Amino acid sequence: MVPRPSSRKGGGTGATPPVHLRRAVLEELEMPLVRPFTTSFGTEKARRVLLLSLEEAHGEVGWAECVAGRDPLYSYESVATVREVLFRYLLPVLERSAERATPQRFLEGASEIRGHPMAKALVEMALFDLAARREGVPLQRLLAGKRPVRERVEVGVSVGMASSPAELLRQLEGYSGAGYRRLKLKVEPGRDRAFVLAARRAFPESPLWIDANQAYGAQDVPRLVGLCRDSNVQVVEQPFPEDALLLHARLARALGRGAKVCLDESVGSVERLDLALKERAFGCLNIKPGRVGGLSTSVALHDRCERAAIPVWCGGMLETGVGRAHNVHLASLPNFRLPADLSASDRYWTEDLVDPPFRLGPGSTLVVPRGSGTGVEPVEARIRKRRVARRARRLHQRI
Ligand code: OSB
Ligand code: MG
Repeated sequence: MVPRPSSRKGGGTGATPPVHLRRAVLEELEMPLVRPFTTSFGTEKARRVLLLSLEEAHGEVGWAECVAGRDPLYSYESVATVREVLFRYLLPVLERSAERATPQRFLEGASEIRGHPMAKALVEMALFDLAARREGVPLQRLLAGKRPVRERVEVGVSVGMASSPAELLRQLEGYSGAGYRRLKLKVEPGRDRAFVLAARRAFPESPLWIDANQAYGAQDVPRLVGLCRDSNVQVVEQPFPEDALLLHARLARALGRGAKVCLDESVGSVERLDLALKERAFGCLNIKPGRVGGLSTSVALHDRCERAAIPVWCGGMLETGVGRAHNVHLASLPNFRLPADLSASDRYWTEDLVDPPFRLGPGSTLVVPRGSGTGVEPVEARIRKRRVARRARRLHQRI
């Protein structure tokens, strides 16, 4: 089920002005990463990127990027399922109200299609960018409503598993030297303790987080508690399988006032969040709009956590500047109180797709782009260079 957007007073995503859609274009790109990224579910050397652009009658264009991987490892969705669901089900939903499209109307129409939040997010986020561009306001304004927003957001770096502790330290020195403060290490059973302890010794002052992408089980609770205590880890993200809320709650109790348990894969809807809150399964939440079905649900999750006095932070999925820009706008909302997994363009790409690229600023921050919508422009020539496929669909005949 796709949760309805937040109706919180003064809050953001209630009413978005309708746009008249003309055409949708899906681009598929092969983007080599500057260095391979290894997690407990595998190694990525390149991202298979889907970009959706929605064009409206006046020529304005809204953009979004899909976070699905090439293969269904992080989640059940993949580039292939998103392509299929988009053309077979979601673009027809969009077509039905093409003359007065809004993110809310799209989500309502799409709620009859079960699951597939990454595919739905792709459309919803392009609609948000387009609506903000038509209004001439930065995306953060549509998301926040009357609430205050930040002009820059604090970010950290998420570092893949390395071949040895020495190799990990070499990479961390590069990132720390570039100005990143908070360091997040990918771990799995057997590739954890020696790596995390080495990082802690080399960087005694750095906030240190770990992310296991579901790699541990019930038998590992004592080992994780010991690891967090001995290396002063502040956040342990998604150690257990996504359905194992009670196991996360057990770890949270065992950690006490030590490290916070963070959920990522486990929370994809407001209903799941309510259950996780009830079970006291976590102390902070990683919100990725591309994973939870879009910006409306992201804001709803943010608001719910704010009322429960739980800080949230914005995650990433190795996006190009197109997806990163959406994330940076979202991360400027008030309860995004912990550093985001949104690094500068050069941490991922030799050449990002957008102008201007994201650069790391003072205090380990990224600036929220000014201008309307996401405030960044995809560069056509760079898209063309990486393109492997392109497919367009007319959404309204009479234009
Ligand atoms: O679990 O947060 C995750 C990348 C791919 C898949 C899952 C995750 C990640 C990251 C990357 O941690 C964060 C980033 O985009 O810098
Ligand atoms: Mg994660």
